[in-house]
Amino acid sequence: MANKAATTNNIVTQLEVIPGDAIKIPTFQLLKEDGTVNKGAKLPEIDKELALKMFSTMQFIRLLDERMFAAQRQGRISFYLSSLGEEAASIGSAAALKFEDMIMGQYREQGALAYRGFTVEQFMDQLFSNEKDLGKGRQMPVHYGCAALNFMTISSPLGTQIPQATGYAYGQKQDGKGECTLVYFGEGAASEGDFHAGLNMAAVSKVPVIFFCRNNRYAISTPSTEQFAGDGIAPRAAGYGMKAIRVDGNDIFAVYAATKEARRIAVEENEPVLIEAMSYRMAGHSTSDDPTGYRTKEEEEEWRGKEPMIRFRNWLIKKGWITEEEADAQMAEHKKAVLAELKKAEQVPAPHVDEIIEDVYDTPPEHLKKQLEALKEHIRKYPEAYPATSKGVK
Ligand SMILES: Cc1ncc(C[n+]2csc(CCOP(=O)(O)OP(=O)(O)O)c2C)c(N)n1
Repeated sequence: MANKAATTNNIVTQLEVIPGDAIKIPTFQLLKEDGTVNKGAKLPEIDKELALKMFSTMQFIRLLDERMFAAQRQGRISFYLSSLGEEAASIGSAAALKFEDMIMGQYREQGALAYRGFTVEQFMDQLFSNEKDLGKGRQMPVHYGCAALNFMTISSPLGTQIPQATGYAYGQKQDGKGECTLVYFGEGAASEGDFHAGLNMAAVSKVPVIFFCRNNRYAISTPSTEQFAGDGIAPRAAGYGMKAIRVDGNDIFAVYAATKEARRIAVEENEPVLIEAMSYRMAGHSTSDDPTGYRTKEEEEEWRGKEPMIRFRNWLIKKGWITEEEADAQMAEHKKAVLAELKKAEQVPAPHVDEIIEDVYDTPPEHLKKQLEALKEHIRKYPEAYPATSKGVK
């Protein structure tokens, strides 16, 4: 069989140097920053029920992020990671998927998980690493996972989920049920080799996967200007022979429409799509970070004016689907629920220390049993240093 992939058909005799910015990708936006619709823009078909579900999830995540950041500062949980300012990107994209589609997150997509139906109680059990946590307290806070909601467990090493998504979606293609995988990652994670491996394999093998890059301009303290010289992430798709969309990540309608179309391409044409959602990480990277060391108040202020929730709220109010009072009352309800579940989860005991080596191997191997015994011995010696686990150690 002839290999027609690399062609030398288009010969030129004048030396041509192709500029690095040869591919320019515009940003798709429907809702302007003030919540009015761009001239000539056609909004996706979203009925009142769906719009209000998306908005309620946005408000919930905003409240959850705020309260749990405070809980970390109060010493009640060890770590937290806010998605402030990026709620439209995760919720708008999750809303455009089918429930059966797999979602693989990086760690800032709690909006997608909440949209799928993860309960306040489940969030709290994970954040407090208690015995009801689906991950049995083995993960850092925020590293959620839920098989019942088709949301793959998050892992800390950056970019690992990208080739995994390609592999999972390859399996979905083999199954032939018309399902796809959407994988989130930051523009910083796109510097990992795994990004190349995942995208190239997906393009070559024609796999139904949506690569969803949240370009929030920072990878901890590294601004995107120090991360890459090119025009963001979207133009890289062309190098893999892949379709790309750049979207205003703070416009929930544009994100929804972009992801719907990407999903159609993925499942109907069996082709991967790269979406780059342009946004801004309004909070610090995590509770361990202080952004005043590397960016200005003026820059943060500028992005505050472009944030996604007010934009959507303004549109909903103008449309008559919610009033100011109803929106505020909904937020108060979320606050009540979060505070109540937080208090409950705090009281639930920690998982038993023996569980630390269970469910990985059929029977725990000898070296792990030895390590567990050494750990228990240490806890017996210093029980006051391990108040949560020492009770279960005999
Ligand atoms: C392989 C690897 N290298 C470094 C880190 C440390 N690290 C955690 S988050 C992060 C920044 C990632 O930035 P980005 O992908 O843009 O996502 P964002 O945090 O902005 O949402 C880094 C460097 C890591 N977890 N894994």
